[in-house]
Amino acid sequence: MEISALTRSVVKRNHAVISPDGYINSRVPGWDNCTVNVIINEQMGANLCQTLITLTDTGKLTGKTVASQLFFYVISGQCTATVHGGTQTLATGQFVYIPIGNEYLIDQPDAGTQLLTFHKVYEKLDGYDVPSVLFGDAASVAGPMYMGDPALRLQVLLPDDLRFDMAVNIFTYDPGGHLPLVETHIMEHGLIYLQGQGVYMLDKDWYPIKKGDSIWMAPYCQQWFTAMGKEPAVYIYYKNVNRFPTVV
Ligand code: UGY
Ligand code: MN
Repeated sequence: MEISALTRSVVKRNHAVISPDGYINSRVPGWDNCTVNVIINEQMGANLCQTLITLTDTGKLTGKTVASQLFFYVISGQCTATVHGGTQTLATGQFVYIPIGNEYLIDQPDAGTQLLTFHKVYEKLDGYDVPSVLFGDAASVAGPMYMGDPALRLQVLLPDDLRFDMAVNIFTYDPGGHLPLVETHIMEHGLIYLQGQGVYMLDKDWYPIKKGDSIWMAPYCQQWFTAMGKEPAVYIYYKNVNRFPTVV
């Protein structure tokens, strides 16, 4: 039997590893007949919010984006999304980006459908419009190799466009594939593993990581990962991008 006093989760000043064994559900107004786990948010010191929602067959999410834009990604299952008058079915691997100022409805889920959300306060850029609603499918996004290494593939789900101040990417590592350098950068990350396992180095601490785990990396948290095991390791991650880096 597992000892219930043990967990791989850690919450530190500039990073966190959250494994599902520590989840306690939150009740979120407007998000009904579902369980919600708030994995990353500003209480931690983060500038983003990341949640995991598991819907029952009567699950229904309603709301309106105000200051924050909202990205929904279907980790497993299927549901319907209605935003700005447009309705689409979202199956596994599909997503919808909801800019500020839009009402949304997610309903008609298959029981057990799991949705990932990323939320970021939108920073408008003078001279550029707020982006439009965007439906997409990771399966139709190319995955070119990352930094010249065929063991690493990066899919960029949102347009590379200055209207957007956040990116959402899917990173795939073949077993043995690893980041070619220890990244040390101003951008922040939130992520969840969709598949596989490996070892993440965060601020010189080493963590075994597997499917279902989430990680928060604050700006300048040093980061490196290598995939282990028999199948590729895959995570979907948030990154803030495209805005002036300082108020100084
Ligand atoms: O885009 C990135 O910064 C990415 N390579 N970082 C990461 O996967 N930890
Ligand atoms: Mn990075």
